[in-house]
Amino acid sequence: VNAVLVVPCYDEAKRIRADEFVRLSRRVTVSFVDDGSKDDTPTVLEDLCARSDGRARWTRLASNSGKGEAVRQGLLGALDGADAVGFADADLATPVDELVRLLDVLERTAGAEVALGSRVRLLGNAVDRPLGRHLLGRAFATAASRVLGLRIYDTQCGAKWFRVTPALRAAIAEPFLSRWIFDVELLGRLVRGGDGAAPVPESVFVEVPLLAWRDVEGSKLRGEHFVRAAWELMQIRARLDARARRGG
Ligand SMILES: Nc1nc2c(ncn2[C@@H]2O[C@H](COP(=O)(O)OP(=O)(O)O)[C@@H](O)[C@H]2O)c(=O)[nH]1
Ligand SMILES: [Mg+2]
Repeated sequence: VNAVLVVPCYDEAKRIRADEFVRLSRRVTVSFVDDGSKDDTPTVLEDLCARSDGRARWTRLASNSGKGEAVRQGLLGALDGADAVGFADADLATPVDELVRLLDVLERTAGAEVALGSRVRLLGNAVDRPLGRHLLGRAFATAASRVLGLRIYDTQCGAKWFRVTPALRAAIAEPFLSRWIFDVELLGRLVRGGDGAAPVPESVFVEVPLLAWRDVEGSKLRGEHFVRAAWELMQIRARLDARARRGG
């Protein structure tokens, strides 16, 4: 299948591992979105893409717009001609092999339209987060799952793949409310429907426990983001209710 992975990049010149992305580009098209970086990210992306035989490309947003908008713009630009589109973080917290395995699950699972990486701490896997981030993350994910009415374990893992469907197109047509927890709004638009799209059934989602996930240094998330995330989750709930009332 023709799959495109969108990678949002904000001031990532030091964290981008070019060799790994060139390797990934042999399996999927990689589409970087520079989110108005102030460092050398454009140069790093230009060099990386030049090494990829046309399998990696990059575009630039005129000004910094946040991860959610960078991902949305990347997905909109990737839809035409693609069977599957997805996104992942520039720090490869979800390693290349896991990104490819997640896409394989989407392709091989009958009826699946969305494959979500999930950071479940299990014996034998290499999924590790510092305790504080783990606990805040678990609290948030539990609240998000309830808002969505969806039996999902981890809404915020950076690795997600989608089949290109009318429902996906409708779900990314409008900007998201949140820079960081846009994942919840995107999934909510799919499960709740609205703006011309019917709700998609729970059965199209597959959540895949990752075998490896690394908490990469240099994250720009801070404690105050958690408070903001809780507040934004309430706003997203109200927005999803209003959108669903507008009908599917
Ligand atoms: N911090 C930040 N990251 C952004 C922005 N726009 C896009 N991103 C990308 O979002 C992804 C996640 O960022 P990261 O700092 O690793 O956050 P984490 O989710 O805590 O690991 C990376 O690929 C960033 O480059 C932005 O405005 N600010
Ligand atoms: Mg990170």
